Amino acid sequence: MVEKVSKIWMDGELIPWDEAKVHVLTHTLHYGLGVFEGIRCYLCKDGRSGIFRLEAHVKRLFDSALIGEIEIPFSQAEIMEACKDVVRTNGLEEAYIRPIVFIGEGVMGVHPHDNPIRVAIVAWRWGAYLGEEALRKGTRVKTSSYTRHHVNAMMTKAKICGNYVNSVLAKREAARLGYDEAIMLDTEGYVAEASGENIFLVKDGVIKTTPPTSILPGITRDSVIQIARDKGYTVLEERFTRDELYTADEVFFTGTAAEVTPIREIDDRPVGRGVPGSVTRELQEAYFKVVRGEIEKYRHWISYL
Ligand code: PPE
Repeated sequence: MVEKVSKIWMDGELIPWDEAKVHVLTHTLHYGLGVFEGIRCYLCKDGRSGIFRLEAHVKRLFDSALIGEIEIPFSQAEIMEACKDVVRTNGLEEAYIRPIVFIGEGVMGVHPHDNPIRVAIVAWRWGAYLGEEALRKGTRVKTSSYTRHHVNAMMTKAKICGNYVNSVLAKREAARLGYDEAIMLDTEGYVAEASGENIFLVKDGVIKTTPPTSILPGITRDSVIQIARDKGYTVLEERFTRDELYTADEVFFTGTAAEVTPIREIDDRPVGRGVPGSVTRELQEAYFKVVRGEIEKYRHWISYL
């Protein structure tokens, strides 16, 4: 259960949590065209709270809206400020922030015509996405029976609500079979991404991640690529197959919610020696320092409250 806080930002105002409701004829509820973001705010080493890569997330929200032909009735600066406000108002030191832009009620039918565009921003405490133990020891995953979206069926670069039906199906299947997460292949059979994470592999010291074609181009993915390159690693953005995962030395997930989560087992096969590898641990440690403002070089990624 989401731990309730005091206020939710809705259409430009901070309102009580229990009043943030929508009508059942909300267009997005029926047809799935809405866009959202997931952003984390961390308590930094110096005692201040800071939102990690706020600008990049808000930019992606607007890009998603552009792809979905949704005109957000606020500016990017206003949404950024609202994200800060909602964390501040609720007295949260650390938070997961969920802005969502959706099409409200008015006409029914697939064409939303002039139905109002509504915006809500919620912040709540959210711990490790795949569990604390997964962060330390690694997670167990399965190749999904569900294929990730074809780039011309769903707009994969947009974080569109309806895109997540595929994620929910894959996640439930994986969970039912006793795994923590699902890895999905693209329509040509190459590795795409997980239900809510991007994926990386390490082989002979070289890091590889899927190219930004059929995946959501993750902001954590981008951060980790930059951190790894700055450390001198070669990072390739190229397609790979599931059997390359089986023979990789290390495999890990990235995502705002999942942060950097090592993968210790894929399809019942241990990854490497079955424990998080040294490159994964190095990047995970660096990532946690970066998000908490401990490394000067990346401090410009943090918007302090
Ligand atoms: N792929 C998918 C499908 C995805 O949902 C996410 C984020 C990513 C990649 C990584 O993107 P980024 O967060 O920018 O690094 N998934 C979000 C939603 C999780 C949820 O269950 O809700 C998240 O991590 O916030």
